[in-house]
Amino acid sequence: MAYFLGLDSSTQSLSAIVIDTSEGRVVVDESVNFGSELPAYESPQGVLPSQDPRVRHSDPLMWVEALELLLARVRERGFNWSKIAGISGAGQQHGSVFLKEPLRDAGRFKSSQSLVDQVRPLLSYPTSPMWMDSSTGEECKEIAAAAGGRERVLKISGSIPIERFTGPQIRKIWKTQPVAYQQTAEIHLVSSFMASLLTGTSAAIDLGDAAGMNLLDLGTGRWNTTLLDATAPGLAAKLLPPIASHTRIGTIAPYFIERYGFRPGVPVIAFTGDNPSSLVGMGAIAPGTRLISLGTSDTVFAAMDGPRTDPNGYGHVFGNPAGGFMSLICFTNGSLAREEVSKRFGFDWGKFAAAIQETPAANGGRLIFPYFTPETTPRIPAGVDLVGSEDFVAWKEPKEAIRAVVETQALSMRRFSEWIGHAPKQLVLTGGAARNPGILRIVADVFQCPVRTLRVGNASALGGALRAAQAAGGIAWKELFSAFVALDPDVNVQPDPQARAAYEQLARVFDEKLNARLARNI
Ligand code: XUL
Repeated sequence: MAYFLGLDSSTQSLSAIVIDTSEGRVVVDESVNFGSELPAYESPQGVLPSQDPRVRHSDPLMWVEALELLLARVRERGFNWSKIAGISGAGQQHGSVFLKEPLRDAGRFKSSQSLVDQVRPLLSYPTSPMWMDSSTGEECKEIAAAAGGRERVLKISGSIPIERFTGPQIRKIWKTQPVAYQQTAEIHLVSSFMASLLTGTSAAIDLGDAAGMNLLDLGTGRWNTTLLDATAPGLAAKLLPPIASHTRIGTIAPYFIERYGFRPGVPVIAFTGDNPSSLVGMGAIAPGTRLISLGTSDTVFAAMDGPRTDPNGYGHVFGNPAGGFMSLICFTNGSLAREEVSKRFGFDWGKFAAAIQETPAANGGRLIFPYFTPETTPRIPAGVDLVGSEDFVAWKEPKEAIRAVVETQALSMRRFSEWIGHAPKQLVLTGGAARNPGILRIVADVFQCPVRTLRVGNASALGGALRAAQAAGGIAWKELFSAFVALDPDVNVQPDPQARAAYEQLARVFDEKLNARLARNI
């Protein structure tokens, strides 16, 4: 059998990719959009509404229901799930799911009842704090103080205490929901939660995603006692020991065999975070290629050749699912900002590539800061208006405003990824916005570096399928990458050397303006 399934439970959708390794083909590429297809969860962008702009939670039952919908849809379209020989996947990073009891019996989910109805009573807290949450500033300070300072947390875990990371979120639940915390037997990430559903038994968190919790000792690959103690009492007992990303965690649960026709005994490989999974899906497990994912958040990441942390505290070190580490910088206002500016100016993204040709590089030195929701890089708390209304009144032409926000995002990615070291020779882009040639042009010119994209768009789900094929099918990475991770031959955007000077100048404007606004506001 040569079919492997990769799932990606991301912020706005759940996706599945199935690869056929004997033919080198992607045979299923399907998604369920939470907002449009599961409106009952009232989460148009995958996130529950909240009065407090810092609080961002999702309903984990929405992910469970999406899984059922996705599996049923793919089967209705004619795919036979019994062909699958291995499964892995990924989840949005940092989000946590709180369970009242560990899952020990693979047969506990009965196929006569929906999974949602069987998971609901297992939740000790009904919602999942997710990566867009920025409400744990106090908890970050407390953890830093108890653990011996931010630098110490950075040294141990690869990141200073970060609001969206799971440790500070767990501490907030312990402080504000003590009964729920006390009733919690097991805490999962989105990745290990989804994996647990598939096997029917509690899945451990893999080293790739575990590094996004402010709890892991990167050196030993174990939970760090100082960080656990600084976070919440009794936390060690609520976490399974972290595991290597290629670990086989179990086999598909009877529920999925009976409901969807999976073959008994199909191995499930540990799930990981969506960014570590994209590293695999982009064939970049060895250092050398700088990757940019343009999604709800924008991320810049790369496999690392040695331990290095961001001295400014914005960047992170996560586990590379193929072994070793990866660097990552997350910009919360990715497509969120692009959509907001196009909404305000009534601009159609489809016309953006043409608009680029009608507007000059660097827009005459003007910028639009993309910080419409609290930002992690640079750190901008809720209530601080760094966008600046003056930025908006000055724009007469929608296409100029759109160019400005994309240019500002690219400059920000350039500035805040400098700590990764050595200038990239090539940038590989993925995500919805990477389909827009206008955006690719700006990124190439701002970085003065060639930009390529991949043939298969959903790098995170593809990464899941490739990890399943490697770990469950014993197929070498090299073989998998040469079959599935081809650069798109039609996209090779060379930087325009004439734009260099304009962007060097704009980079200085960006730095000065950002520094001044940060100093004034924070
Ligand atoms: C990474 C991060 C986001 C989420 C999005 O640190 O917070 O990229 O993983 O799913």
